[in-house]
Amino acid sequence: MNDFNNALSTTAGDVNDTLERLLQNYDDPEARLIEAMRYSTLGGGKRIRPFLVIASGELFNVDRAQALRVAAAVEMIHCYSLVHDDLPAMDDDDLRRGRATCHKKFDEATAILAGDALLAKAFEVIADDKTHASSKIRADLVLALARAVGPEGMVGGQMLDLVAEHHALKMPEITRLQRMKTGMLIAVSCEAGAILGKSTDGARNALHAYAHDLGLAFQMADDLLDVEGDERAIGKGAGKDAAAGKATFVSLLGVERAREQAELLAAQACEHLDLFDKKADPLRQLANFVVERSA
Ligand code: GRG
Repeated sequence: MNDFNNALSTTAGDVNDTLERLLQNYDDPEARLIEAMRYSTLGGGKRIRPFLVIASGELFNVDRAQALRVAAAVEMIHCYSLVHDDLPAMDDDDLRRGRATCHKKFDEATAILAGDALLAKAFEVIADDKTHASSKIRADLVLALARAVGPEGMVGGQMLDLVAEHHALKMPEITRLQRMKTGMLIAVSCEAGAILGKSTDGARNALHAYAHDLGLAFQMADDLLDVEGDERAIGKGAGKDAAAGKATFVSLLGVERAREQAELLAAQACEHLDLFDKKADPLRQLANFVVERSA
C-alpha cells in the first residue's frame, strides 16, 4: 500500500471511530432510527470528504480531534444525501456501498427519518463547543455548510437534476448542476480546514479553487464509472444514467474527451495548491486518486 492509500485508510478508520462515538446505540423505542443512521454511515465508503477536511486542516495545524468531528459531520451529510437519493421517489436504488440501500434494509419511512436525523446531527456536532472553543468559528462552519447543502448547493443541484430529466442539458448547465449537487460539499470540506485553522483569505480562496476543479474532475470520473465501471467494484448499479437518458459529461463529451478533461481538471486543481508546500501533497495525491479510481 502506498503512502496515500495508507493515509486514506487511516482517515477512514479514525472517521469510523468518531462516527461510532457520535452515533451511540441505545435501547429506547427509537433505537431503530439510530440503527438506520449507523447502518448508513458505518458501512464503507471511500471517505473522500472527511479526508479533505483532515488534509486541509493539516495545512493550518488544526487539532486532529476537532477536524475529525467536522469530518464526521460532513460524512453524515454526505450519507444523508445518499440515503435520500436512493429512495424510490428519487433514484430508486437497491444497492449502495455493496449492500442493501437503507430503505431496502429498513423501510422507506425509516430511511427518510434516518436522512433527516443525520442532517440535524451533523449541525449539532459542528455547533457543539467540543468542535472549537470559538463560537465565531463554529458559526462560520455552520454557515458555510448550510450554504453548501441547501437550496443554492447540494439540494438545489438535486432539484436541477430532477428537472433535467425532461430537458436536454448542455455543457454549462450540466457544469452548474454538478457544481451544486456534488461540488459544493466537496468545496466546503476543503474550506472547513481553513475555517478551523483561521487561515488567510488567500489560502481559503486557493482551497476553494482547488475544490472547484476537483469536484468537476470527481463527477467526470463518476460519469465514466457509470459507463465503464464494474457494478461489484463500485458497489451500486452501473449504467443507470444512460438507461435514464440523462445528459452527463460522458454523454456530452464522449468517453475519451471526458477522461482527458477529468485529468486536465485534476492537474489544474493541483496548480491552485502552489502556494502551499509539501504539506499539501495529500491533497495533490487525492486529485490523482479521484480520476484514477475504479470505485
Ligand atoms: C439531498 C436527496 C439529496 C440529494 C443530493 C449528492 C446527491 C444530491 C445525491 C447523492 C447521489 C449521487 C450519486 C451523487 C453524485 C455524487 C456521488 C458520485 C456521490 C458518491 O460519492 P462517493 O463516490 O461515495 O464519494 P462513497 O460511497 O465512497 O462515499
